[in-house]
Amino acid sequence: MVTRREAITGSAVAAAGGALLLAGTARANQLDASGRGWNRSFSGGPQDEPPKPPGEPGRDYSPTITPGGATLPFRVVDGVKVFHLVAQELKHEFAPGLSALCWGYNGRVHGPTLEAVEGDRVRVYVTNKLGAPTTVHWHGVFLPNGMDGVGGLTQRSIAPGETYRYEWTFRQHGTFMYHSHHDEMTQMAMGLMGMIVVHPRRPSAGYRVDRDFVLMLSEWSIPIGAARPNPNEMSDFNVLTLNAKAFPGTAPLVCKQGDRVRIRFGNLSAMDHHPIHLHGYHFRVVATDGGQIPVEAQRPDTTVLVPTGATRDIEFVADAPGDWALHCHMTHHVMNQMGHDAPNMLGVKEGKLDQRVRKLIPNYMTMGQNGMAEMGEMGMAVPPNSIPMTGAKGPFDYITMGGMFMVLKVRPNLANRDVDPGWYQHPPGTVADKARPEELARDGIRL
Ligand SMILES: [Cu+2]
Repeated sequence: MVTRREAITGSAVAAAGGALLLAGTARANQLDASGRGWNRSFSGGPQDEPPKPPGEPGRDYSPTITPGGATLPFRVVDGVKVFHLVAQELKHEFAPGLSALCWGYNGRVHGPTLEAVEGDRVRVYVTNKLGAPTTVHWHGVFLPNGMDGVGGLTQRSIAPGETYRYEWTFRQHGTFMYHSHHDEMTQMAMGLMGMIVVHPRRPSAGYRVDRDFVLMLSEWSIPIGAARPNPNEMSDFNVLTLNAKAFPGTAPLVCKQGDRVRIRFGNLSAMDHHPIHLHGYHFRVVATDGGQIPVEAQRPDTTVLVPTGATRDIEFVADAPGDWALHCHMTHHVMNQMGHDAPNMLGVKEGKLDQRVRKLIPNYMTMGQNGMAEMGEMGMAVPPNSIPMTGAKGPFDYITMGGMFMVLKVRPNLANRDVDPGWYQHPPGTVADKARPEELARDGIRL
């Protein structure tokens, strides 16, 4: 028996720890579908094994869902999956009331999710319909160095009007991303990014899920009245998005009670990490863009920090019905078009100030004395092409959240998971409500 003290200070820990480490390594190797060991260095190495027959959706994998987005279609030509990305400027709606001219792929911001199966040979054509040169980098993907998409370093940048061909065989599975790697600061701030999902060739029980969601986190600076995002911004991002949508523009994640759920997060924000919090559940963080996390190292959590330039996969069983919030826990990231240089009005007594100012500005009203919620809730007129700082009408009241906020909708009965089931109908007696006088008296609460 090893006491706690011995474990901390003594020699017992060496033997026990060594055994644990060995077990962990063995399992990690086992978990890797390539059979090469999870810590191998394969990046840019020879693509020596022949590709496998193209994986088919439905048969070889359950397709992922990109809420508010789309999956990139492909065709198979001589055993190769052929994709086509077209970079272009287009008008994108972040939420009802706010649109801007952004840069995206195939008519979308962000680009559609590229989905494949480990062992697939893929050929991706990239057509540049922008006014500037561009490239596409396949973030986290093992491929020949010349396919890595770094403008100037591994290829010539794709001039406006040109189409380039990228080609490789997927030698891993997991969640990855693609994005411009030419003038990154500008082009990523304008939206040139998307997600990549590679399914395992040999799906084991651990990989089978009922709902497999893909969410890209990003941030924008869109000054009120501006036609385009401002790529030069370094700190005051005012539109925070999930799949390029800000709440209330975000689509819900719809699940049937009991579904095994995976959510794949990718973050390509310019300057921020996002701690994404899910209400009502514990989940396990099961993978990064570096691969599966060995089972021994997976930990339960309620918030997953998604660093910029990284992906994180979480899994849980949706056993609790309801409308559960999923959001970034940085409070400024659940606001829309927030001006951070606003004066702090909390607790200010405006007195006759409003009356006096109205002589100069007819509809003037001092706001913010009780916080920011009322500004969205009052439905005040906002400038053209802008959205209130917070929220939307909810089933009970005004939801005082914006930005990186969405709703996980879990229902016991659900005919179609692809349709928004509306707001949750709570069983009687299960909603927080105004306390009745007899309850206060019973429990000795004096007011
Ligand atoms: Cu955030």
